[in-house]
Amino acid sequence: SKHFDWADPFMMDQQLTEEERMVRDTARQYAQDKLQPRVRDAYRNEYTDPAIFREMGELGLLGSPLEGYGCPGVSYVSYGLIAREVERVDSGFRSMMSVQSSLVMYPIYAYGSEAQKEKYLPKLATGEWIGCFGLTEPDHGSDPGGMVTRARKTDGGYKLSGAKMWITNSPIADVFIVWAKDDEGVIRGFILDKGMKGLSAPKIEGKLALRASITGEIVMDEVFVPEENMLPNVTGLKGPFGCLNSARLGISWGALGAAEACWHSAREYTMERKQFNRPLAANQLIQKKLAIMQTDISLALQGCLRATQLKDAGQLAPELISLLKRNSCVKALEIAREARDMHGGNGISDEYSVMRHMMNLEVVNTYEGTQDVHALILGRAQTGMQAFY
Ligand code: TGC
Ligand code: FAD
Repeated sequence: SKHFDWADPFMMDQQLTEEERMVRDTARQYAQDKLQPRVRDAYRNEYTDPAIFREMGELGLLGSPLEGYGCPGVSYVSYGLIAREVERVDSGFRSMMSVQSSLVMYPIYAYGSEAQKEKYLPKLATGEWIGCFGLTEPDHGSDPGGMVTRARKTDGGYKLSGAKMWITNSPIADVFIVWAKDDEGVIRGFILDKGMKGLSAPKIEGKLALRASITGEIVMDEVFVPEENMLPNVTGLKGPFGCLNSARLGISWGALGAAEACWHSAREYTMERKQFNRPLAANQLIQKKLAIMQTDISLALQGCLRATQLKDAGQLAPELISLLKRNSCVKALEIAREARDMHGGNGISDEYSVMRHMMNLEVVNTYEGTQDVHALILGRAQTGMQAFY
């Protein structure tokens, strides 16, 4: 039968496996029942609840695509669907989930020793331990290859010195994945534990976005890190970028979840709100805006699904991730701004979600590679010309 579902024009539901639908429904129910009621105050008071990690862990939402070591081993499509459902509530909650899963558990899983996997993964999977990922530095954001954090070889291990900036989860983290250059200038990954001498993680104050997700620095003053805490199986920028490939794919789905929340809110609001004696939604200008939101979101979701199925088949190239990460963030940000406008004065209140999403999406558009950095990656891939420097 030829049925048009305005909220799911491509019938994505039909394209998912039974397991993927189950994971999505679990994530949606948790996000709507447990996260949605807490988000307004969390954002207002800039409060990050560490219990969220344990709740997510209990439902199998942390490190979900990894296998063994207490991880569920579901598809990457499932991982994307989790990101979409969590970010439908708030990008900050999705950040907490994606950093733990893709940027902390994944590098230990992919580059770690057997002992490291056994020590860290089960506790990170349950959320008993919280992780963070330190790549960005105060003077090196888009160009992480320029990092100045150093790991000097010493008896039995390394001494790490330097500072990382804008690090999600760092002030409440138990486990720190830190990227640093060794004596030869080669980038290597290290696992640092909370409480190591010389390690601190001060909170960054004054954030106007992503306020439900705590962000901090990582300051390292000659922190002794034993040899067994170095990630043995990767060197160079491909270490951190390998993690970013998964995280960016999750963000591509997640940002669309936030966009959907804004679209649905704008639709409901304009159907109920009357001006000039008729619903706002009866006006052509409003309907066109809703049509654009529907078009941009549904096309983008379909792209995410195709790419993530390629990921599950081991065929996804990083350039396609750049295309999707950039598109999802740019479109979601435009949609959130438009939805904010359509809510009129109410749109600036935190009784509605649109302005919170709008501000969050400014961050999502910037972290994990800004939209222009992803454009440069795509420009290089189609011209063969390097335009970064
Ligand atoms: P380039 O010459 O392109 O590459 C250097 C080496 O890295 C390899 N590589 C990759 N490997 C795997 N996957 C990828 N996507 C890769 N991209 C690059 C590459 O093959 C090469 O390896 P080798 O062995 O030949 O040396 O490096 P470049 O320095 O020219 O790179 C420039 C650029 C702009 C592409 C890159 O540096 C970049 O993407 N910058 C953006 C930085 C970024 O994304 N930072 C993210 C920080 S983490 C974060 O934001 C977490 S927020 C999470 C949350 O809260 O949700
Ligand atoms: P810059 O690199 O200084 O860029 C500033 C502007 O210049 C941007 O518009 C950029 O597109 C543009 N630009 C840069 N280079 C070029 C060029 N060659 N050509 C044209 N334009 C260019 N990092 C982590 O490592 N771990 C985390 O957990 C983490 N969490 C974060 C959480 C939050 C809330 C935020 C805000 C950031 C987080 N980041 C994290 C850091 C994030 O990845 C960086 O902010 C991002 O990579 C951009 O780097 P930058 O801020 O130094 O900006």
